[in-house]
Amino acid sequence: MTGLLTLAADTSVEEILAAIEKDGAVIVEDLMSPMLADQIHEETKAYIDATPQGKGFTGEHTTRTGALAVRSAGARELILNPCVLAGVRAFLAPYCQQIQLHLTQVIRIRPGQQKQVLHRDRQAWGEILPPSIEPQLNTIWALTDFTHENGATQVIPGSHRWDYAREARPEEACSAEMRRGSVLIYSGSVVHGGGANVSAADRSGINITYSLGWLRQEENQFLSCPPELAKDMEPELQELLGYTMGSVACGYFSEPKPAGVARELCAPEYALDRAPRPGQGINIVEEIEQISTG
Ligand SMILES: O=C(O)CCC(=O)C(=O)O
Ligand SMILES: [Fe+2]
Repeated sequence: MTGLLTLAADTSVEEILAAIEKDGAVIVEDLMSPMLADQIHEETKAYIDATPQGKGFTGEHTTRTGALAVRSAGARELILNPCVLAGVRAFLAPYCQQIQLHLTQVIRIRPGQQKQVLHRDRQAWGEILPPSIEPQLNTIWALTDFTHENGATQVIPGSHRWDYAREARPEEACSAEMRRGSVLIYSGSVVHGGGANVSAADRSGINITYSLGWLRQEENQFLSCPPELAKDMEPELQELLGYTMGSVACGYFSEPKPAGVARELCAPEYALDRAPRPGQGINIVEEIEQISTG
């Protein structure tokens, strides 16, 4: 078993990406302060306590609680973490002009939960995307310590380069053990899964994932965070939610207003009563206008 690299919070984005390139995953320690972890715990607790346990892949002794962009100011801070975002933007840059938020979810693995089936998160889109395209980069932030006993994520280092047909042997898996406040960053292609919790306490992690702006999001952010809630958020977060053009011609809309008043070919930002920020998507829509008006 080869362990994952654990890097300090002040490690450069280049070094973090080099580790992901090598193993498919890396741990960065202490990127979330204990105060921020406490805040997120407080803000999400009532929702988590009201969440029923899952079944099958989602886990009979596991709860999954989403819509974190709406429910938790602390989670919004994590979504916008500058180190992670710089890494995500660089990692996905070869495949897109715009990145987006793909999923926000507190995953609480309770005592008695068995190991999750090993998988690649990119299987959200089936196995249609060619392996040469990396569709996403993912994080799991530790809200509790992650230990081998309490269900730390199981990762197979190097498996992001494997053929899909190759199955992992149990001894190839390593536990992403990390203390509270640390983050596991892993590609959509690396084989992994939640660990078994044989301890007496919950293991909680915040799964925040990012994907190419031209793909469908796993968590529908327009429904989890509709315009009336998104409109008071930071512009960068609004854009990550999807309120900006996702690619050359992905995302414009016609206003749901009466004929004569409704505008056509609107950039998504107009749903939030603002124009796109300079250099952000607007040219794409203007180009479409030119094409459609001849
Ligand atoms: O909770 C974990 O450690 C991993 C969960 C996971 O990989 C998933 O649900 O896709
Ligand atoms: Fe996963």
